[in-house]
Amino acid sequence: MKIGITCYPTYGGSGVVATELGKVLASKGHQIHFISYALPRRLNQFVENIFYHEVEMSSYPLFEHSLYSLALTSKMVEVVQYEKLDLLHVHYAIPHATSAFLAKEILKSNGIDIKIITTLHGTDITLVGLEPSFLPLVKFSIEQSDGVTAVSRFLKEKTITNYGIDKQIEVIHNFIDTKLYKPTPNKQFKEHVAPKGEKILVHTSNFRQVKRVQDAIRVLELVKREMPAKLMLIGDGPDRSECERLSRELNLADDVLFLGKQDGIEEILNASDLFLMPSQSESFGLSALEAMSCGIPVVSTSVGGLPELIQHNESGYIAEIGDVERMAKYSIELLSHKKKYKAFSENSRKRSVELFEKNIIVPQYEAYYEKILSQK
Ligand code: GMT
Repeated sequence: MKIGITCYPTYGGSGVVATELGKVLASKGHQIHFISYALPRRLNQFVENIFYHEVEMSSYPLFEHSLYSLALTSKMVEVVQYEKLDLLHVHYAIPHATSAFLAKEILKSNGIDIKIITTLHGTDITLVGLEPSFLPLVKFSIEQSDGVTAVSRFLKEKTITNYGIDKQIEVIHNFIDTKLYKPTPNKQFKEHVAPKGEKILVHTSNFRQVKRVQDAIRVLELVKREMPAKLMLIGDGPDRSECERLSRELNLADDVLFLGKQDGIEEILNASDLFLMPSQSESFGLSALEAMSCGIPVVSTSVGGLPELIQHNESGYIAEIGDVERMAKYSIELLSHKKKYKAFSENSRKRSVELFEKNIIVPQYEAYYEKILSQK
């Protein structure tokens, strides 16, 4: 198949899923054309069967605001036409599903029928898509897509109830390369971060409000009352300064390590003992899956699709949003009981391999492509 993929190219789960999907599909012989404003971060080396088309943005004094969605449409039209694509698969509804719809209409007027598949990832549905300035457009663009997938059952239900959409939505969970993300104890890094054998908590995110990173710091404060511990924070974003301020205020400046944006997350995860995900909203929680696949148990909130990923009291623990005391209690429970920790760690790995391995999930996308392409 010849597939066009559009996604946000920077850090962030939807871009990661789109890029990794493209890479696996390319390795299976499909021809993949990424269409975006920058090269996706995970596409940092030559991969056979993968092509990249950059959306050119002209600056014109009259255009006070960027016309990216329209430039993207034109690029989609061009690539579909000249590369003879079979379908366009767009990740994150805003504005990608709308640009794709427009491209489809333009192509139709040229006698070309291109199928559009939209994958819903999270805040495109649960947050920003609900804003009055976007809602009618998001609803329309989803309805006009030939196929729609959601990364969790939770997100599918939210889409149907929040937007009143009467459309078949296929749930295809996020996936992981369990050969890359695997338990490989990173002793050297661990000793560097925790020279006195402190327990290491870890959290990775884009430091947006919805991630509640401050709660992870408050959990550390409570865990430290019971055992020596450190917290590694990976990523960057709007809440980072506030998190740094809070660590100083709580006297934790030496125990909270801000590592910033990092590649090779699997090595850092393998130096950790426990992953914290205190999110206020999380449609799936790809970063929690990355930890689980390395055998690192997760303590999270009970929001969104997280209960589809983490089994409470088996592969991790789930608490209410903002219930820092409970998250700390669960963390202490796991970190102080070796046998229990080992069982949770093994269950986390097993669940990743058996349910979310890329070789299980990517064929679900391929089958869905076939289904949509066969529809008249
Ligand atoms: O919706 C977002 O916050 C952005 C998006 C991203 O690009 O990082 O994240 C979402 O998509 C990921 C991949 O499908 C999911 O694993 C995340 O749970 C989801 N984030 C939220 O729902 C907050």
